[in-house]
Amino acid sequence: MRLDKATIIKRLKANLDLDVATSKIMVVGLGVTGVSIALYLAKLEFDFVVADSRKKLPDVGQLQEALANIAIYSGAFDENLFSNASHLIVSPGIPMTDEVIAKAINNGVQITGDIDLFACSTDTPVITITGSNGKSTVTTMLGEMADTAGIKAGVGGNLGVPALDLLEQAADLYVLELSSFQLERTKVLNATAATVLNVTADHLDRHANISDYAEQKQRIFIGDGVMVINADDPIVAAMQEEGRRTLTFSIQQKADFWIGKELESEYLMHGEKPLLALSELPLEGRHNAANALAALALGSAIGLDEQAMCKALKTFKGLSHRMQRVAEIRGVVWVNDSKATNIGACVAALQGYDHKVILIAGGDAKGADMGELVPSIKEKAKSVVLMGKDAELIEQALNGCVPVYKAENMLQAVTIAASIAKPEDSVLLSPACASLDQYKNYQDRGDQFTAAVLGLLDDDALVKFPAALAGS
Ligand code: UMA
Ligand code: ADP
Repeated sequence: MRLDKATIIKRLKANLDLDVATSKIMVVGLGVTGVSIALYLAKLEFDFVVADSRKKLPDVGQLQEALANIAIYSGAFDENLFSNASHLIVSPGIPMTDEVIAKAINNGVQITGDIDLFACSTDTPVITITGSNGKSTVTTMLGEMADTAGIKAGVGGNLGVPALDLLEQAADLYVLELSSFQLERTKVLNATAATVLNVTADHLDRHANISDYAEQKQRIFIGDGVMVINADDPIVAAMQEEGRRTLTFSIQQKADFWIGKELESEYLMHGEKPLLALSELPLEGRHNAANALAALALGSAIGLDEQAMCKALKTFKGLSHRMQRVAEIRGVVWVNDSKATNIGACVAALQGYDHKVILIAGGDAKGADMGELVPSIKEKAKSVVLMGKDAELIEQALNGCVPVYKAENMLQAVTIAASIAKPEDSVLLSPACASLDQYKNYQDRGDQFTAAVLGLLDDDALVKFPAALAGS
């Protein structure tokens, strides 16, 4: 729940130098975050203007109605306008390296984001989750754990509902998924418990290199809350701070939350105490055991009941487009992992199999080195169907180590996979790339995969789209 208006205004001044009487505020971006910021500032009676670089703005009907007197600038950012502001409150989709933003920073304009506004507006406990992969899964797990424990949690952030919108509802706890884009402009968030689940290459089209990306993720630990650390990830393990309360989790070694063996069965453990048999976790893949351990550690950091947390894990169905079984057709299992938008997620998916699969991959590599995919593909893929903008990059990296087929679209990719798959094979869509070069988003890509797979149920489909499509 948010604090009273006067306290929030005081805190915004003290922490972010935002003064209701004198600050010249520009809200930058009019996606869901920008709209949430604008509506929030209006409620607090701040003066501000809004800018979005898109010529055609997203649907802001609600905003226009609510803020009839607010100036909205659309189209290319105006250097003078930006440099005359005292504060820019910038949406996550806009890079700090944007020329006009960078100039404004140089001219002394202060930058902040919605997460800092949120942090100044509540004293309710907050759990924050970042990492290259597993954020949405762990955030949702925690929401369900809190629910099972009878605690009302507001769950959102990068997951979908902007953090400031969560303040509208009464809550005993907030669980926020945070991206590196949100964290890079966050200065005052002091979460009750926070984690970086893992760091593998991602968003290298936005961050200068992996160290810069990791540094932005590390900002989630600003403050003095409990640090939840993945002991198996050297980049994360190096983020530990002496003197801070820390809980570790690991799927490879003993830790505060880890996987131990009792009478030949594996258990999720808290120290010496078995919590839940691994076989009772409905989600497949070792990476999901890591996610469950991270969620248990975060929940335990704020005193959630362990039994309730385990109960929630036992019924956790997982999210769509993450290792989701679509169908078994003529003995072939089809799996939609469209949310694998980076190499780490694809590697985790492949490593979860004890047999070789047919992999469908490709899309926008976002500047990542596709060479890092090769060892797992060599080990776990019998052939690869490639599509999208950076298919060539993957093909070059593979250098003929497995058979490669090329597809122009999802229907063709599925048709090729169907023509080479034999009973007992698995076909895995785990692209290791973003989807935006060919699809609206990863959901659209996953939906097109599912539709194409279900289309195979019509026997004619295989005849209509013959096997010998552009194999190389
Ligand atoms: N844009 C412009 N000009 C502008 C403003 C935005 O071109 O002036 C473009 C951006 O480059 C981007 C798009 O518009 O392509 C949306 O950007 P935004 O900042 O307006 O996005 P929002 O609609 O506010 O959604 C954001 C997050 N989006 C991004 O970080 C790109 C959503 O995460 C998040 O759910 C939402 O806030 C609520 O917190 C999405 C995402 O893709 C799901 N996140 C990335 C990821 O998970 O990998 C980080
Ligand atoms: P995020 O919100 O960080 O993108 P998701 O939970 O949506 O994470 O999962 C994204 C992708 O990463 C999916 O392909 C999923 O199977 C994979 N994944 C989930 N957890 C992990 C993990 N701990 N390590 C590696 N990959 C993971």
